[in-house]
Amino acid sequence: MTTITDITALEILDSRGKPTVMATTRLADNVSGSACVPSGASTGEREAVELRDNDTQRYLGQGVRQAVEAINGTIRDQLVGRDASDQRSIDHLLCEIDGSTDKSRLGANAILAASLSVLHAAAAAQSEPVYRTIATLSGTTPPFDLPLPMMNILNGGAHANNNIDIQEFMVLPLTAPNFAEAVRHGAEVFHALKSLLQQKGLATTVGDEGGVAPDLPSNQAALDILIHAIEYAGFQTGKEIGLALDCAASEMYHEGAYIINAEKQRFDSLQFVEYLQKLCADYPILSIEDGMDENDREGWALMSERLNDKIQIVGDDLFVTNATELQQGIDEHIANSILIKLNQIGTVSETLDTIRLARTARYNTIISHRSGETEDVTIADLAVGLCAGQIKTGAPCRSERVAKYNRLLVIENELGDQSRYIGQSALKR
Ligand code: 2PG
Ligand code: MG
Repeated sequence: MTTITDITALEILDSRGKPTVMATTRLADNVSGSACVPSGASTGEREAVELRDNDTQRYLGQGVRQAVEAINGTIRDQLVGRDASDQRSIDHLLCEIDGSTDKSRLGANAILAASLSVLHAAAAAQSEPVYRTIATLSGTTPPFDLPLPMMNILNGGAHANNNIDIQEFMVLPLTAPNFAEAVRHGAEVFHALKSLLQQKGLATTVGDEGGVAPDLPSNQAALDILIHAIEYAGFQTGKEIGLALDCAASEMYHEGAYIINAEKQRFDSLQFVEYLQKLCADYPILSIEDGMDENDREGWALMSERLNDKIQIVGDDLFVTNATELQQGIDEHIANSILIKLNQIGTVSETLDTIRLARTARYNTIISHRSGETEDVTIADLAVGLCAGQIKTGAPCRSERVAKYNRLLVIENELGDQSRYIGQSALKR
């Protein structure tokens, strides 16, 4: 009873007020599943292509009517009559009818919305939560791991209009006994941070991912206030709460140099690696994502040589959730972890393949949101269903971010002793 009877799509809005795609797959007996796709701001060059209408009469050219029409037309024609429980065949077919290498014909936003809505419909047909369907698809067996949350409580770079260059300053609740307590620890630090900023007369308005976004004298000053907030909230920095950064360095890289505006500095690759090394020496930083520009492979090699055995080095724009890109990184010994974003590659099955490869190479996996999100919470189920270890889904603020934390709280409650919060052991390789 998992035969697809219909698939339809709609243009909806994401958390930045930009159009995105929602798809609904229907099966017999009134069973259906829906999903919405997110959208990035600091995107990697090699990501699957998000189709925009470029019709300046609507939404400043950002409309997604073509992607919606692709689902309501071609995709619907091909998928009706197929078996929703056979995710791999569905995803293979979606790639085949697109026919391009980067999903630019139908759009990765159309393809992913279709792929995810099929997953949700298949779960609904079994009357099971989505994480169980994902576990079956990936061969994961209980107990399920609740992920270590990387909570981005101070926003900079392309996600805020402040002067801070590093895009994300994250806190990691390392020693909480369970996921609910981990959320509490992170939220209490976030509130302490807001209080401290208020006391200093600094802005507490938030950026795209729900973290505060004040102007500060330097990137180090952001780390200083974070440490102050951790302690103000009553936790020990480095022991109970760890720090992580996403430099999104491709956004800082211009004509062969890393430009740090807050500190009026300009670095070559070696100098920037040394800058990052100094940050790691001065602060309890456990993880750095996209420390180098996505095309600066020499810089990546250097950073990996210096820091791979000390911290988690995460490739986001570098790997774009693409198994071929990841394999190249593994061969070159660059980074030791991968950020996973479904819409960078465009289907559920390809995402699972990339995660499988990462595991084989002993790279850590972090399931991630995008800066433009919706109420869709599939990534929470993905993190649990795969025992991925870590999730990055913003501050405990703004409903599109909190929805994922809340979904994880529901899952933890539902699973009881069939789950465990793995905390800091997620960082071990
Ligand atoms: C990132 C993401 C999510 P964006 O760089 O890791 O935090 O940002 O979605 O803008 O690419
Ligand atoms: Mg990133």
